Amino acid sequence: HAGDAMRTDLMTITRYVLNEQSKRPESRGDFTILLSHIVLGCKFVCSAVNKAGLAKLIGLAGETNIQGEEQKKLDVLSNEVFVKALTSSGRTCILVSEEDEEATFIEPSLRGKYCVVFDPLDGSSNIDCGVSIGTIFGIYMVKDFETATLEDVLQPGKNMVAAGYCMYGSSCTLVLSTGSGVNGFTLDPSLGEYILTHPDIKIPNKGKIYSVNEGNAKNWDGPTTKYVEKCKFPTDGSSPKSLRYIGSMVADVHRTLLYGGIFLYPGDKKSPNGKLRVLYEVFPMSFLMEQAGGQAFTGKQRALDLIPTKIHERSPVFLGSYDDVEDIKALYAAQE
Ligand code: AHM
Ligand code: MG
Repeated sequence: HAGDAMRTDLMTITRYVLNEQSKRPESRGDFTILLSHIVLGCKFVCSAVNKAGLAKLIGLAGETNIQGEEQKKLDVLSNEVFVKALTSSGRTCILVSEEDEEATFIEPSLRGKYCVVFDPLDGSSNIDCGVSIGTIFGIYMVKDFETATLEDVLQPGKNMVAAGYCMYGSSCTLVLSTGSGVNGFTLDPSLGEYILTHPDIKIPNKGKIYSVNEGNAKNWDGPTTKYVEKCKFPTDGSSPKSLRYIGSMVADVHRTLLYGGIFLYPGDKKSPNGKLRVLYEVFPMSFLMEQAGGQAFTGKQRALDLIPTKIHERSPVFLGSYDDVEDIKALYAAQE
């Protein structure tokens, strides 16, 4: 079938979101515009990440540019790109970025009804060695953008209207949920467009992989220790699980979504709340997991029910295949 070699009917991310929006009569296209600005940010960061290794090789890094400024670090650059793209969309009122200590309130003339929480470049330890890194984002909608306050972003994750991530890996993949399933889009560099390549992603009910930083095992609590022990030495006759841990949440969660299994970043004696941030790491990934048929748990409750009190708050998280998360929930329940 020579004709099958090249697909000619391309579902771009914009076309996809426009289709979705047209099902809602009240929609005025604001979300489509917001998303197109997020997509622009992802394309920019993708290109910067791809050039980073080369820039180093030919000695660009650390050198000064024409304005006499030092080359910006990738994470700082990525943050600037997203803040500017989101602001200029005219559809946002509050931005919370992992890179900025305070939330950004958009000036009145550029305001819109969405709040965006994001980690512009997650996986900092993997930047300099070329391992996959990513951008994570979550979107809330406010009732009245003129009077929006921090309370509008300190909401449980279940109130998000959309969430997603973009992984800068062997290809650039954008995974998105607007609350009715999960779809994956891959950047076609020759077109500069994200094309729907993973429609309606569903996570397998049970997986063969666990993903955790086992170097912290010394300080783990009982349930996490027991769970990982069971992964390695199952007592029910099943085969042991494989361990995969990249140390980039986006890459570890992406693999978990596609192959199934569980990703854990537990609390421990040294860091009772773990490491990952509620608003722009735990919530978006938990939202995607639930939308794909999986679960996300904090050790105490459904992750998306958490009510954050600070914008950079952390929480333990266990997320992935439905049955695998059931097992860890049972261990925490038994402890009580
Ligand atoms: P970062 O914001 O400094 O990049 O840290 C977040 C990253 C996540 O991507 C990843 O899941 C986790 O830190 C790995 O942490 P650790 O090195 O403790 O295993
Ligand atoms: Mg981060």
